[in-house]
Amino acid sequence: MRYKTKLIIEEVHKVSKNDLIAKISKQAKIARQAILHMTTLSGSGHPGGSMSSIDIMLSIYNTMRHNPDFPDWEERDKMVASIGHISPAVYSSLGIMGYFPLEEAIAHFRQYGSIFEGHIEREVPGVEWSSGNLGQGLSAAAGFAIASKLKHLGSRVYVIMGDGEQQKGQLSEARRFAAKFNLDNLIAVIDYNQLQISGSIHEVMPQNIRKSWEADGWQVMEVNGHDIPLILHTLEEAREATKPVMILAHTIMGKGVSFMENKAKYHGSTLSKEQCSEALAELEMPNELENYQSMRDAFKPKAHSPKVDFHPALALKPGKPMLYASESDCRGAWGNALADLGKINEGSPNPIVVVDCDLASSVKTSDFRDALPKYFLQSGIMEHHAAVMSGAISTMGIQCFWSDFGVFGIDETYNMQRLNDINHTNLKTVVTHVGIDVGADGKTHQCIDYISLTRNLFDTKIICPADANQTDRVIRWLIDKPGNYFVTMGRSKLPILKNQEGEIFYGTDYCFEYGKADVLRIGDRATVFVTGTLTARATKAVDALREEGLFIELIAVSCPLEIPAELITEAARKGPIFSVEDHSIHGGLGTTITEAIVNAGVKAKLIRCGAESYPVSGESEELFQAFGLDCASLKKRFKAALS
Ligand SMILES: Cc1ncc(C[n+]2csc(CCOP(=O)(O)OP(=O)(O)O)c2C)c(N)n1
Repeated sequence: MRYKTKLIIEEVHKVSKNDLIAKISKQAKIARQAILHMTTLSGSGHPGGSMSSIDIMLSIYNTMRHNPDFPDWEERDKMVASIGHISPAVYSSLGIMGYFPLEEAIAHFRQYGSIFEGHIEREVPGVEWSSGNLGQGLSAAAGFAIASKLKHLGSRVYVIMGDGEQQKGQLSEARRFAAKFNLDNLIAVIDYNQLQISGSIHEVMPQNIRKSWEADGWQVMEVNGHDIPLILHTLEEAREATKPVMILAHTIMGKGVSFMENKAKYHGSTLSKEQCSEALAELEMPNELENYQSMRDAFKPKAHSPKVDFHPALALKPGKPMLYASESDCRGAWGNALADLGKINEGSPNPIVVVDCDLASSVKTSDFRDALPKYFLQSGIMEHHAAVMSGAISTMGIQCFWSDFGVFGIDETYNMQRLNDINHTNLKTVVTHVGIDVGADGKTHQCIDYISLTRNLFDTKIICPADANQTDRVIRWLIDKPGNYFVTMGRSKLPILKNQEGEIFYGTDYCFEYGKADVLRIGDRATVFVTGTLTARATKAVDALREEGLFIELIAVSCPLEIPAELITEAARKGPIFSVEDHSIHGGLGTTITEAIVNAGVKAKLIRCGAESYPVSGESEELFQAFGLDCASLKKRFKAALS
């Protein structure tokens, strides 16, 4: 049994309105049958919201611009289901549309080894955004919508949300952004079934949904979310609107099965096989549980390859390196490189977009803003929205840089970055003001866990450049790279690193290579591994010991999650090993070295130099002294270990 319906907008206009209504009504029955089958078979899932939203969802899929035979067609409209738990509705709709055989989704819903996970994932053809953490979908949809405008794709974005979900604060951030940028290609629909897990939305957390959206500048329409002709008419009106539209769709949880209707219990409870049988009889749809059970039992878990290339190449030029000869800040070098890259790549099919959260002058993105204002998205103090929106933008052939302070770009938005990681985005998060180096702002602003948090993300890499020259090369290297990267830097000016001969180490012929560590000084008594801001201080300390005839190997690690195994083996042979970082001693470079020592099976003494508690306010040099990380303290610590 296959339900292959290939409707794209051109075809929609060929069928009469009545035929379309009849078609969607029939599909809705098939979808309700599928929702009940799959949730009962798996014994888990969310049938209630799936059945309340299915009429709207199918009405959208039947009238939006897409082609299931070409899921990656760049100019397609996109549908985001912010409520990832209504996966049964999404899988049913996509199966009916022809993205994959519907029976596979029914039989293998939530089964180990199938792509049809409990909450929707981008691995499933037709799913545009993996969701499940409520409140993030509107930000992703806004990202898709603004990217469509910047790339002149002429496509629309639809997003379906829950009414309980409206309690999330990030939604107000996303609403304001969409209104500010007048995203008239964005249509949001709220499945207003007035129930959530704990009961009535009005009792759990009263709010005036309509007024909130209107107050933020959206046009609001209301519709009976089960009246297909009315839904189609409302969608037509929404497409004509000149500002973002929210459709408040009045629905019934569990719609279609009398004993499920308006019962909060069915938000996340499934039917027994007997109840399912009863429900299918009421829907006048055949009971095929046994057939699907056989398919499920016969399933062999298999590794699945993604249907899309999540990381397409970007045609962007790296330009020419800028050389810094005297003390400079890495953030200044980042800002200069960004502005240069923006200018030399202007007009590229892969635009460079920069997202800011009211910190452009500190994170040094103002030159880019002044040169390319259209591609500079001022997102206000709305970091949760900015993180998700930037992730979504980065999936659309745009090189998106989001720049912020470390505590906001990584710590504040860790969950959003995690969801970006799960979504295989290509975001470049460039954070400044990391570490104790922030100084006077105090502990709320001293981000000392940027490496440890990144460590948890399986597909996000981190680069911590050591001086302005390396920062410039890293940013230029990154310009055509897909994937998620964090680039971190402190606040202060740093000396330019030199080699043993006194020449600039990261000169114009230096090419950054991810994962490669750089030997700055050769030595035989011990090895210092240093990352980021403290590299110059560690170098000075090692040089002072060289004057005394003590030769310590000094290795600059720009990618603190990667240490080449041979460097560790070699270091263990020489003597004590030091990790030096403007970061907590937990989870950072010291942890990478510990793991590398264990993995290499060597024995070594490791002395971790970093923050051992939250720092306090002060001049950064004063604070480095307090934590034993200034040049004199480092020298003392290195020397003590040698004796
Ligand atoms: C950020 C977040 N908090 C909590 C949850 C757990 N959760 C899943 S669904 C849900 C209720 C959603 O209610 P509503 O938006 O009305 O959806 P419906 O009940 O109509 O399906 C909650 C609290 C979650 N998925 N994400």
